[in-house]
Amino acid sequence: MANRSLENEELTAYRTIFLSDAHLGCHYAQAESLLRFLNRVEPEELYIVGDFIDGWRLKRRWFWQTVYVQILQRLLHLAANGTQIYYAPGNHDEFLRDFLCHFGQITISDQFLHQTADGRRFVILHGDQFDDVERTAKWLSVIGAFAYDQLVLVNGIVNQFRRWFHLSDCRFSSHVKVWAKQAVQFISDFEQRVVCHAKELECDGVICGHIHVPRITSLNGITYCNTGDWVEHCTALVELESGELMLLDLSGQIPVLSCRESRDHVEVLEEPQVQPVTQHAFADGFMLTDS
Ligand SMILES: [Mn+2]
Repeated sequence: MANRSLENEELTAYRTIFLSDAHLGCHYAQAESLLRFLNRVEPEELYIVGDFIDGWRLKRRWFWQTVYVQILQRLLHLAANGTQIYYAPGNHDEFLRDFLCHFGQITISDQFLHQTADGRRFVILHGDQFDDVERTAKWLSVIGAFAYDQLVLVNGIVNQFRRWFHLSDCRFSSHVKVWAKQAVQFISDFEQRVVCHAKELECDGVICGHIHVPRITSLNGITYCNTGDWVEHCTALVELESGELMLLDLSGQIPVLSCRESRDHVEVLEEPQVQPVTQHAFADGFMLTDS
């Protein structure tokens, strides 16, 4: 299912919201869109699935905007009004991994277990733990946005310089083809690894971020959800009151449903879930909390 516009009132009906990779502190972060979205929702639970703040870039050069403060204020406002906020740090905000804790409505942990309204268990984590070649994600994001013919143009200029120094031509384009192939392999390996992790934890699915590729799919009987990002895309994964998961494209003024999970693989529960319970996992074990 694709490109269905959602009305305003539908936005308030989400049980849970999962978002990641806002990269606040990065010039290209689409923070205004994120704030606009957060201002329109009031979920029971909000999972921030890592790389929300870009510590790497902030360390290099401090870049902080009013809109970032407004986003943090909105999060605190949501927490004060009863939204449980769960933060699973990523590689760009790994400094928060030193502060795994629980204060008020906010919990920080490497990973969480979330139970949907229809009784399925999902492990929530950023995903860099399963990225062997972490730096590859950087050129991966560049390739998506910048495309082949741009590189060919640059290639022409580079070869002009190379000829001046009597060097033979190099072919970026063929490199790009190899990169693209590697990118596909990289994504596939990453997805397989996080799905294996979910299986080990006897979960029905996994929700992660990190690779900036928003997606809902079923892999080896495990539901794989990637929340996407707020740099190249403006996406969030939402859970409806029914427990169904949807991916929203929030780049425009009107949110668009970009993907809905296929329910074919989902077991039909004979009895409705009596007491929805959310489990929160810590590195050294699991903590059980009523939602
Ligand atoms: Mn990351």
